[in-house]
Amino acid sequence: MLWSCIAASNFAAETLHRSLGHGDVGMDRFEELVVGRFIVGDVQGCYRTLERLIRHLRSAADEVELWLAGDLVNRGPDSLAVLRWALEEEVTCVLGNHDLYFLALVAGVAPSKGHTLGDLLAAHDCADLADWLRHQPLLLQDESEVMVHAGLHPEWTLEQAHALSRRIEQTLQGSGWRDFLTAVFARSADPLVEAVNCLTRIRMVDANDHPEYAFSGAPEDAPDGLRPWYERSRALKAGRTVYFGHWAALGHRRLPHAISLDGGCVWGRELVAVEASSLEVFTEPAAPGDPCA
Ligand SMILES: [Mn+2]
Repeated sequence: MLWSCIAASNFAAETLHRSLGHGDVGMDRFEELVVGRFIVGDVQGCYRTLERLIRHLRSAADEVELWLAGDLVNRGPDSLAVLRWALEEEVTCVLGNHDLYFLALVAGVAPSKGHTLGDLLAAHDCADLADWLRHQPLLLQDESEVMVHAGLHPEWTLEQAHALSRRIEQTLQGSGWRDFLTAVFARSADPLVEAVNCLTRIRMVDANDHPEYAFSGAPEDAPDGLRPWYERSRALKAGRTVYFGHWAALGHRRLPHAISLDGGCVWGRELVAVEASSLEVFTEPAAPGDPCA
């Protein structure tokens, strides 16, 4: 097998097993069905690796529910296949900065340079794929998990982050979506633009808790005065686990109240999935041809 798997043997039997009745009424035979919610880091057009990861997850659970932490497209070779699969499967995901960049290219409001989205932009179903993507959220949450692409502004409570995300989603899904993306890519000083930047691009904050977007290295290598957003976030004290991607140099880490998921697949490392009940980690090395460098 090409995939590697960390601690797959103890697959959260107690929390994931669900008894289901099978067969005719009156048969007292039950089978155990293992249900897993797997939260997956940045795919970035690495469709071959994604297929292998899903095969890997299906061998660990009978029912695989996928949540993708954004940046489904760009940099990798097959964004078109990833988006066709995501639409077909109606996969659960949040939007990342590269997803918004693709939408801005469709809208004609961002410069077209240095991307690998040519096949996708030229595809006959590009408009349908973009339309589906445009209707995906920026933040998802249930009783125990929160998923965003990059992170949360330190000052936001979870409720505020949720409310801002809903406003952005309404704007993106409305008739003014092109104008909004124009403002996003012009870095306009607008509260919703600042919020979308934060949700999709934040890594570090300065001493005043303002996002600092230029640094993308590992937090240990950051200049003095910068700290990772997750060390300052009010929302992380709310008791749920916040899952996020976007930060390849951070990689996968289990942090206090947060789990990072970008294993740098498109840079030749691995695609990461974490099962939400057991916190079991599944990794898939980048398949040949998927890394961009
Ligand atoms: Mn990103």
